Amino acid sequence: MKMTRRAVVLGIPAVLWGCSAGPSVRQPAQQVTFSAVPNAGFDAWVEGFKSQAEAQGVSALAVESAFRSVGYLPGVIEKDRNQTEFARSLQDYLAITASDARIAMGRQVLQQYSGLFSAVEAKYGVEKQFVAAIWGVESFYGAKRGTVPVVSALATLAYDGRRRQFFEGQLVAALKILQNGDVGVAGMTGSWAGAMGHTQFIPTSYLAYAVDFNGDGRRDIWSDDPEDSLASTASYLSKAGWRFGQPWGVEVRLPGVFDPGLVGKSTARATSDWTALGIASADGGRLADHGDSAVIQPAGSAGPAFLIYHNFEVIGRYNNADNYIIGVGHLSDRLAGGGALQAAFPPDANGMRLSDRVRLQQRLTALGFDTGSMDGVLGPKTAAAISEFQAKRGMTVTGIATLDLLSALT
Ligand SMILES: [Ca+2]
Repeated sequence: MKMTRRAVVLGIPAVLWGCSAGPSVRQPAQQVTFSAVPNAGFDAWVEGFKSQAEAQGVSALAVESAFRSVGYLPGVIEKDRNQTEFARSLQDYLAITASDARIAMGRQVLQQYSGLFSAVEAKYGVEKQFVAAIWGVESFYGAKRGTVPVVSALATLAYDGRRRQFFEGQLVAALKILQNGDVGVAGMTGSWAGAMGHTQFIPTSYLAYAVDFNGDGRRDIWSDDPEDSLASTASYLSKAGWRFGQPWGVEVRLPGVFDPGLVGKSTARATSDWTALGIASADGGRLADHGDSAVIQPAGSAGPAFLIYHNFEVIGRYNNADNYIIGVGHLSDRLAGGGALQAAFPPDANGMRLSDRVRLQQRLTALGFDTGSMDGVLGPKTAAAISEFQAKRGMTVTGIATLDLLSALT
């Protein structure tokens, strides 16, 4: 959910993007509520903003209608302030985005909506597994589209001022959507940051890319029916330059000796060049040629290596965090029948591998402590469970998962 300045990669110009739900796929343990509270400063700001919105082409009637029930949402500010706490390692991020449950559900919806996915793929030239993967990562295939009133959320963020210009722009765009009549103000719900619908469009991207695929006269990304949302997502990727048939990236095996200066997005080479330098596919075979690519090692030299292609950048238009792009890309591979990554990830700062972290959560859970999940991703609930265990055993309370703690749990 952070704004990211994209690097110049593979010759594609820089744009600013942000605010998709991508990198924060898991909610923090503490519940944040989104009830409005009275705020005189906010009310005064809204009054002032109305004329600004009208100056940008929103009718007075639409402005009044949109702001009739607007309220200041302190929960939104709480989320905005705390988002950096939830930065995840790539390994953790993949454990969440390409979880067994998300893969299984993705394969199920690809069957359930096979006609829709095929029609969208045919019209926009974007393979169905990528559209499905974005749907899965953004809202767990529509299950978590967000229930926060978007006008109030965006007004609260604009009033707060940390990123005023950005959120004022989003708020004006939201008012234009309401004015167009695609949705009513009560139905315009989304994430705390104003990302809406099955694939979490922010209002400006909605205005630019959303389509009415089912032909009912409305571009409806908010309803249970995913038709317009999935077509809008493909429309977005298509307009961002998607190349049909090209992977986002492929896992590769680097030779024993490889110049670290060649690792990085800014060094794009032809497949034949990489082959000559000793790069092989992850299973040791010859690289397939999908066009120019760059080598990345997002978890460092002890983790997996990938060749990334133009389409990596296209997914980045949706959300430019590398974890997000790799998460969507890997999930799409899994939905298309591909396997898990072949390379291991290095242990974390406490020497724990993912399998150690899973075992730690399993043992704490078996002893009656609530770790929140048992996927090896250590969030606030696992930290609290560790602290509780340590306190009960008379140990120093740290809340930190270590190999010593794992031994103590055995
Ligand atoms: Ca429609």
